[in-house]
Amino acid sequence: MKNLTLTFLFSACAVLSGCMAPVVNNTTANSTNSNVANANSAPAMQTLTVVDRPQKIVDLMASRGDQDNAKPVIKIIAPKADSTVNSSTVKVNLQLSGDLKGYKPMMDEATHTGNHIHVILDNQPYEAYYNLNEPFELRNVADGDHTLRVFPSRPWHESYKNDGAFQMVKFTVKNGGADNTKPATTNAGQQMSNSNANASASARPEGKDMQPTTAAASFDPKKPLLTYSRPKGEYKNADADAVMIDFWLTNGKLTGDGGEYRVRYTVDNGDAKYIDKWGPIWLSGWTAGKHTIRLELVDQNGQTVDNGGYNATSRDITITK
Ligand SMILES: [Cu+2]
Repeated sequence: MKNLTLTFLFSACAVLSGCMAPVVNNTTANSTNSNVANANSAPAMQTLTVVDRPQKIVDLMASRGDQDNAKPVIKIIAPKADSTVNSSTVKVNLQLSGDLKGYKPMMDEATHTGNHIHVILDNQPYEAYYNLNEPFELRNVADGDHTLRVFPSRPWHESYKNDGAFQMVKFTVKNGGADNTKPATTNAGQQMSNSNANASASARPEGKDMQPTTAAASFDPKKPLLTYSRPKGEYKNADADAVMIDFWLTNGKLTGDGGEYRVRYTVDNGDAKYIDKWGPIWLSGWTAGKHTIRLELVDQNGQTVDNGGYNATSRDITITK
């Protein structure tokens, strides 16, 4: 029994060291506890607070004319809804219309930023698509059913949230035959994707080699859906001062918008917090290192509203200072 208790405490310390490490060191400093603290890459102390939209984004918005009041409408031309793709390379073709007020996806070569579309396969992290006139590919897509979600985004990755700014299709890859050494062929011998064909990186279309996933079998596009968008990746120096949480919400409203749902967010092993009005929030107070952000769509009792697992998503980010 004593061993069990010790084991439990030891595990709890390891898990909670994000907030408990200094106390542990003060009260029971010994080599074992030091090792636990050192072995955990999570930072020692972190108090996150919700802060205003950063001034540099406010300034950026002012410099963009009326773009932030645009009502972009996005349409997935390819892959077609409920179509079957006989290739592990899925060509994505999007069409943007609506009241754009000058909004145009395009990367500024000098700053490597610009308006872009967030493209999400299944429930993987989004990929950015900048030039809609050029092809975009999802490569190495596994055989099976998939979902594709797209929505326009600003240079600082905040999504447009108007009606029509989000579209989703289901499609199926069949006999995709991903092969890294030679061209894949169909049963009829027709050549499809050839991953040796990328002669130079610059000639390669925008796109991304995807991790093997398939759509959740129980995912229902008509049910309430929380789409995780940000944060993602690495945040350095000034960009790490305030990190934005942003998401898309379909087929449901949050309590503060007259609906019945809440978005719960949890960072590392911290307390759960809630977003009750749909919009981005910025969190300040990050410590250097890896952090895990979890976003969940919950009802007013705090129960996750399930939709094939898509409504509870965790992502790791890295803060570098
Ligand atoms: Cu983005």
